[in-house]
Amino acid sequence: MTDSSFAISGASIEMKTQIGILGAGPAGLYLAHLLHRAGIDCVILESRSREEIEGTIRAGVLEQWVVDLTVQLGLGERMMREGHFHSGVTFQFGGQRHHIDMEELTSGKRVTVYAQHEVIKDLVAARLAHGGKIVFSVQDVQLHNVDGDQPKITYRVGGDTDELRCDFIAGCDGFHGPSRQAIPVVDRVEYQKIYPFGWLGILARAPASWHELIYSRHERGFGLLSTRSPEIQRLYLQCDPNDAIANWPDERIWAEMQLRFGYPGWTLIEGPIFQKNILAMRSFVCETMQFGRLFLAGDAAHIVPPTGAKGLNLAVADVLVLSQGLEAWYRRGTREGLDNYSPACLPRIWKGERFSWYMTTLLHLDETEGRFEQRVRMADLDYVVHSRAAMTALAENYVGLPFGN
Ligand code: RFL
Ligand code: PHB
Repeated sequence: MTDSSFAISGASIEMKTQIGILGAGPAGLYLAHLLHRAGIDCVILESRSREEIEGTIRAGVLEQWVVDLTVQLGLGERMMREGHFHSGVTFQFGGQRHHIDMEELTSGKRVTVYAQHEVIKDLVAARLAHGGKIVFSVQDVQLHNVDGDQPKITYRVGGDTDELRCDFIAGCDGFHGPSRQAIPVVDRVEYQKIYPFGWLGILARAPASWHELIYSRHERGFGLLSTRSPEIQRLYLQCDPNDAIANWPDERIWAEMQLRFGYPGWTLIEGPIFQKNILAMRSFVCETMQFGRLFLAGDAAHIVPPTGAKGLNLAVADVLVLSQGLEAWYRRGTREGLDNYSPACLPRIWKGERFSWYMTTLLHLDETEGRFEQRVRMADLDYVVHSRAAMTALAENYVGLPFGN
């Protein structure tokens, strides 16, 4: 393994590594661990502090293969102890609940509910314990020479402008990061859909009300009941994406939750809400995901609405493919895997986009649609929960599609 090298010139630091990774989200951190396993050196530059990335509340559902990979990488100890393994989900609509048995429909696959920020904590701690380098709180990040042989990244920490020279740059810096913009506009095509609704998400101190996730389509809008631990529950409500959180006092949130999840003989257990926010929803894909020696991964290249629980899982899939291309380059000197990075990732990404769009349109109330479309959605739901073929298709997407065709 080649170690990152450092040189100090004046007050600035110049570092050299094999892979410069922008972003310590799931994409950047999984990539760093995959590269470490392959004996490839990398440095992560992250614009936020360690406390911020470890405290940002986002995803919850991990596909089976992501859990397996995490365990193989030696990072799954806490996940296996504290995660919740779900073999099915509940769909609620028209006053009825329907159990979809994912495990039975997919010959044994489950999903794991384990919060993204817990994954981040585990991956950061292990990376630092392995002697890996993560530079937090970098500012003014700029990518240089990405289409040449010696790309570099400049950034500021404190008052100094430092420099990271590398063989390749992995743009794992999320939707708003600078990496995607480093691909010339003429070389990329962007596909986007903005949804006319958002989610209000809460964390509440309460015991679980149901043994699995409930995806509810209600005449007042979508609701999702998820969990984090036996004491903490995660719930979401469809809302206006432009609404202010100040318009949602806790009593209003619980009243709306009670309506959207209401079911005879069952009670939604309430508790103190200690986190709440509103998020907008979009679908987005950037083609291509590579340019010269720059490779985009995760939300930097594609976004899905969270209804399908796919964003983090797609991010890990990208970096798995990228790490294999980089390993082939350093071990055998072949560039084929790297050249084929976008075409290798995009078909599976588009299937994740399709599924996330499908789950979103199936379960949300879209007031911009006509009454006809809304009845079609109800027919679709009715079909999904009564046809084994349709349920199997939903289940195999939800637990994670295989790689390849
Ligand atoms: P991230 O997580 O946005 O990480 C990018 C990192 O890059 C940093 N950064 C920079 N670093 C250096 N220089 C710069 N100039 C930089 N600019 C930005 C950022 O600070 C950040 O740390 O992207 P990544 O790694 O691609 O991971 C993507 C996932 O985070 C995302 O797709 C998921 O959270 C989506 N998602 C879900 N995915 C799932 O697979 N399962 C789920 O159950 C699930 N639920 C969700 C979700 C996302 C949600 N929200 C809030 C959007 C539920 C919600 C509510
Ligand atoms: C979550 O627990 O945060 C969660 C669960 C399922 C989703 C999205 C988010 O589809």
